[in-house]
Amino acid sequence: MNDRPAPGLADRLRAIVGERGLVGEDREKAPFETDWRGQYHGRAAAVVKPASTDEVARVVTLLAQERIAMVPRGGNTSLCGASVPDDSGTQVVINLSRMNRVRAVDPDNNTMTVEAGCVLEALQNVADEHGRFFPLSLGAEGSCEIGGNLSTNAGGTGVLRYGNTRELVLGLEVVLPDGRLWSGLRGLRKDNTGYDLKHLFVGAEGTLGIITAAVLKLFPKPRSRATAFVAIADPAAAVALLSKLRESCGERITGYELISRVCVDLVLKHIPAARDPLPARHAWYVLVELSDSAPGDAIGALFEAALGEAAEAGLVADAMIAASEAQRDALWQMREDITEAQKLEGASIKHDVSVPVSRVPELISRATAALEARFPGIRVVAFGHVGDGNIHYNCSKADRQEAAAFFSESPAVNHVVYQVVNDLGGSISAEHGLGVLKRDEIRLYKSALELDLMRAIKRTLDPHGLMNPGKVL
Ligand code: FAD
Ligand code: 2HG
Ligand code: ZN
Repeated sequence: MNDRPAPGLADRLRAIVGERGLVGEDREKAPFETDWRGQYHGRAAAVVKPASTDEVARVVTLLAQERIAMVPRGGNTSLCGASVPDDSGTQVVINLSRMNRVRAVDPDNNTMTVEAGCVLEALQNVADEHGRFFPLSLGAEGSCEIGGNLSTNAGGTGVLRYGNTRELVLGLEVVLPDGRLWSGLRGLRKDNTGYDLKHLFVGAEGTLGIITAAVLKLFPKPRSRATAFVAIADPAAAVALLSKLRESCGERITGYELISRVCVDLVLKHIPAARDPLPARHAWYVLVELSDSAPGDAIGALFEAALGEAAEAGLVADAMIAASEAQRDALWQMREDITEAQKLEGASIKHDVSVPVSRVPELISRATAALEARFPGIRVVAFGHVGDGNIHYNCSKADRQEAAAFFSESPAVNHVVYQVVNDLGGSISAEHGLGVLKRDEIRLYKSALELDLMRAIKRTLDPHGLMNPGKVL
């Protein structure tokens, strides 16, 4: 790998991507040198914004020939520093945002073929315009891009019903680290012709190649919904309630999110438009959504009856069922604002972990007891996709603690949480990826064989280590 900026590089890149495709001034480069949380800072040799697959392939070929490392970048909403260059000033950021065309929609095949730089929310709208539904949904959907979603195998709030991004993709187009183009844009639901190569690139965090386009699955539009904010006693009640609702409502359960009172208080403190959905305070809540492709009120009646039965069984302390789209939106807004509110509150340490759904209560009780004993005043901010066993077990600093002192404790805090996760058979990275944040820690939790196999795949596709070096492995 080249450790000095290549002379004349900017001119040669400009010759491929044109004036509009090269970010010139240092001032304009700055946003590409840091992450959404402002925790990672690097320096880029150049930032390029190719407008076509051909331009991506030519840029990568040039950089590969010169042995220059590259950092693929989408909407830069990574929560683990995965799309930031290092501080050597030698890496080139390749931003896909100008590649934002929808190439085709095939409603009968229930697919759409889209370029990597399409913003997720724009794709949800395109599906809607064609009478279909694209179910991937996350708080960052207004700015994250589908290439980034694929590369992180993003989860979000629809996984319980529709699966992670991996389950939503049928085909990919990828520029390999040497500049060759793999055209795998097949829209097939059955294709057993050997290794399924697309899955190598999904969740690879840009370390194996640059995704330029994808064929995505579409689904029937939900035409009726019921949404409720339900107060519960504790996380064990959340798990028991989910099992009970599954018996009566089955696959209509689309969203099932755990929210602690600490999270609600943070949102009420930092987000002016937020309102407490229920009159009294409760320690825990779940935000539950049912949806159906059949229109009408049946789903509301089903939900009310199911919640009534759960209340009689002692699983529900109180509930507010959204009576309008506006009320539904406000409930989801409260849920999606937790990340922003915690950012505004100050220094935080994130743990995006998963365990079997049945072990979520134990995860939360054991980790909280261990942390509070060792780090007095630490504030646990736990929430997330309990229906998938994925909890954002985040921590905010004690009220009067300095941020630097809190961050210096990160390794010890992480260790406490990850040991519990490991004991329960869980994962230290459920949906955000490893990036830089968990690159070192993962070595403690994956077997030597797994790491070996990952390194072998990396070496085969990227023998010179040019694609997003320093991330994942
Ligand atoms: P970036 O941040 O730009 O990049 C992420 C990774 O993908 C990097 O490794 C980068 O190199 C690589 N990459 C980007 N584009 C390409 C490409 N075309 N080809 C190859 N590699 C590429 N994540 C969840 O899973 N679930 C959530 O619910 C969720 N909620 C969030 C809420 C907020 C408020 C925020 C800020 C983030 C949230 N995230 C969530 C994390 C983040 O949004 C996702 O990881 C998202 O998928 C990243 O997309 P991006 O376009 O921003 O990618
Ligand atoms: C979410 O589910 C995101 O809201 C972000 O994955 C979680 O802030 C976080 O840690
Ligand atoms: Zn999440």
